[in-house]
Amino acid sequence: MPARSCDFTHAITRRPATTITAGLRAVDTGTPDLATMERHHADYVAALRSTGATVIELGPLEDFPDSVFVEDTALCLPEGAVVMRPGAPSRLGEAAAMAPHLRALYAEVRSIEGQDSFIEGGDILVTEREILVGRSARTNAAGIAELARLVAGWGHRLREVATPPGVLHFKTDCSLLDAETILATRRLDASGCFAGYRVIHTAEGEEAAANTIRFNGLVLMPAGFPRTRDRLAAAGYDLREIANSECAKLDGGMSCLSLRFTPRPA
Ligand code: CIR
Repeated sequence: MPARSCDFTHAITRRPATTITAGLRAVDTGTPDLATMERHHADYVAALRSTGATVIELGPLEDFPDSVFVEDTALCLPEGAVVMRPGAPSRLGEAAAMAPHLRALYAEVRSIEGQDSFIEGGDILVTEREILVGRSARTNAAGIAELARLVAGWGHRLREVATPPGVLHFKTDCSLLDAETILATRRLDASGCFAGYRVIHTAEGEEAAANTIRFNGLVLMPAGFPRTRDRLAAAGYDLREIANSECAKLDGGMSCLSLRFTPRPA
């Protein structure tokens, strides 16, 4: 049976802007190279398309250095989309720029509007049974409460959890592998937030492999994490390794680079 949390007809991506060199980063490990990032991005888009999905590739937004990381701008559910209010001031305008593209695909598009509400898509993990939202430096209680009200009308249950201190987003440390299974770092799983799920841990020292995506039949994972790759392969997942060296310099991974969804016909 198709799982709504893993099976998608559509994805939206945005090509990196030349201003990507000014993208936000927790620790400076070097300037990302645009041409290399563009190559990696093209591989990522090709992998999504190879599953048969429609991938809408938006053009670069030069005014927003981090705009390649489209996941943070919206939550896309079958019933409708919710435009986020990113907690990073330099990223607020990215959400507004995404809204018209969502309106073209969805009958219903809602928005986080409270001036004190902040929430980024990277803190939201949609599973088959619930929506987990990690409170973080980018996502606050007011943003989570507002999202809970907006999605309750669509029949979705939201559970607030904690993004570990010093970790950018909840999904920096976890991802959904199938309707029942989560890939997570040990430090996040130790919080107990995945009770009731099957959890596969990233290998020690490979915590950056936690941000993967299940997209239709594939699991896209960042290249360079052989022990975690072997664990996922042994568990039977069909893997695609995507080079991610340039996005990693800006704390970005597989989930950040797309919005993934199946809009329900109005
Ligand atoms: C930022 O700090 O906002 C970007 N440099 C990285 C965003 C990554 N997005 C994500 O994990 N969903």
